[in-house]
Amino acid sequence: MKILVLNGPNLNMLGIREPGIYGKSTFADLLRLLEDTARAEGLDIEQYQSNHEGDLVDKIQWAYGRVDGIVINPAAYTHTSVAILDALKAVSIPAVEVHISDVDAREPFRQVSYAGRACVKTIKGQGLEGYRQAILYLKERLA
Ligand code: CA2
Repeated sequence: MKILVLNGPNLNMLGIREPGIYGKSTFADLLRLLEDTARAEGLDIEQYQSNHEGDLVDKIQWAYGRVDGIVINPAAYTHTSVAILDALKAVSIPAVEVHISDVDAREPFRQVSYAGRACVKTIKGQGLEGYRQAILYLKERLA
């Protein structure tokens, strides 16, 4: 089973600033968590991070016919990108939206998610552990 984990803008900066909101973990910690989860669960997990909306759309299109499930944290594009929403709808691959912070407890603009409309589940406020939960959810759903 192949799962694509997509991360949007600035998530590569995790741990560098704003530890009060996103925790102390770094992006390297997230990559390790994904590797550990892949090994423990016997999954093929590919990670892709980009600061560019079109790159994320390209990667979602690339996933068509190649991956079984998508875990996506579109970061700031969550709240703005109809293009990412349309790409997720176009490929129709089961997708889980992840947010490290509890976006519903933050500014009103973060409480709107376009991508989430094309996702089968949203996990928020669980820190990096949310990625593992999303992967396990997809593994069970796809089995
Ligand atoms: O909680 C999440 O996972 C977010 O998707 C993170 C995004 C934010 O725009 C969303 O509203 C919620 C931000 C990504 C990382 O931003 C950083 C900011 C400062 C230092 C390091 C990372």
